[in-house]
Amino acid sequence: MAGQDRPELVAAPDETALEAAFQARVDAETRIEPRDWMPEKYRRFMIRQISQHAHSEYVGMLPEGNWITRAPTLRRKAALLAKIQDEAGHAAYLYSAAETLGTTRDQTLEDLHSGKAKYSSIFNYPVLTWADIGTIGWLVDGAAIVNQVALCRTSYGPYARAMVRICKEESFHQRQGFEIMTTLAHGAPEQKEMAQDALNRWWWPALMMFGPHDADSPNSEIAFKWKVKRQSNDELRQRFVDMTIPQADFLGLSVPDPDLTWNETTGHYDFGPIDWDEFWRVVKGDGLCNRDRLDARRSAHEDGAWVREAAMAHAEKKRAAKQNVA
Ligand code: FAQ
Repeated sequence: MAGQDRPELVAAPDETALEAAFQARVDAETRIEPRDWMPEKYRRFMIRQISQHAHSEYVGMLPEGNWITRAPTLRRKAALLAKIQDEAGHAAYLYSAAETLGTTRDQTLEDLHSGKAKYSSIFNYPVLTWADIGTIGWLVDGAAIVNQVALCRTSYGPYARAMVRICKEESFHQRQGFEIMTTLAHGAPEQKEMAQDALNRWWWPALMMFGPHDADSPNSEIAFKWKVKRQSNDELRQRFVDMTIPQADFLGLSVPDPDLTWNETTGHYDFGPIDWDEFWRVVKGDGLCNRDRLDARRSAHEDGAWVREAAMAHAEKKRAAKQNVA
């Protein structure tokens, strides 16, 4: 054939054909890998979601980090330290997964520090007592697991594989939190009161983690088409509520929702309206802790510059030494 040994004569497949082939792969449940052709919109969509997810893990360390020195026992301190270290690891896998799409870590971090990139609304609430640490493990990691189990089957290979390991670790985190809550809820009246107060403050923000209602979720349509999402924001939120209410019952605590009722017909709990004004206020940067969180992240980045420079200098020295030997 004429074009075979003259590549410039082979017509480049047009974008429409490439997109159709891409969609067919997605529909056939074949994972998309970094070297595969993908629509530019998919690439940018995945960078958006994966980097926001990475930022959430990264910023999520801050509220818990403040409690390491105040953990009530050495065992609790060791468990909390291990959990926070895991969150740093999750951020690292996720930043690496984003890098496979052609962005750089410097760029994604710059987007976080400038306030351009989002991270989960939940980390903009204050952590006032030790019971809040229990509640974060129980509810925040519990919600993260529900969302992330669905993402283990997401279409982008590096993201889906990162999720498998992350989910296993989140499950330890959830149990760490539930254990703290069990101790408090079955302890002195003051401890039980502290546990109930933490649940009162974290319940609604935890439900907001799943994002806006499906009807108000602009990214969902394309996310379903590309099989980035397998279940909707509302479906996952409902699953979380159904899973968590029996746990609250076991603890003898009640969620702050007068409309909560078991619905015999649907086999699910019905729950009251979410305050979406609060949600959007927090997402847009005006929550109780948004400014503190970003300030803390920026300072940590600046204070850590010498570590990055030292690591680069060391790597360069090793590279040069290897070249000299060769
Ligand atoms: N907070 O169209 P949708 C963790 C934004 S990890 C802030 O529905 P989508 C571990 C959304 O980005 C927790 N922003 O968006 C841990 C979009 O804005 P954009 C993080 C939110 O992507 C535990 C706009 O609203 N997990 O907790 C939130 O289809 C303990 C419209 O929304 C993940 O990131 C929110 N809650 O669905 C660490 C999971 N919700 O980008 C430390 C991966 C929505 O158009 C301690 N992400 N927005 O400007 C996802 O599954 C999805 O991105 C959703 C949102 C479900 C979060």
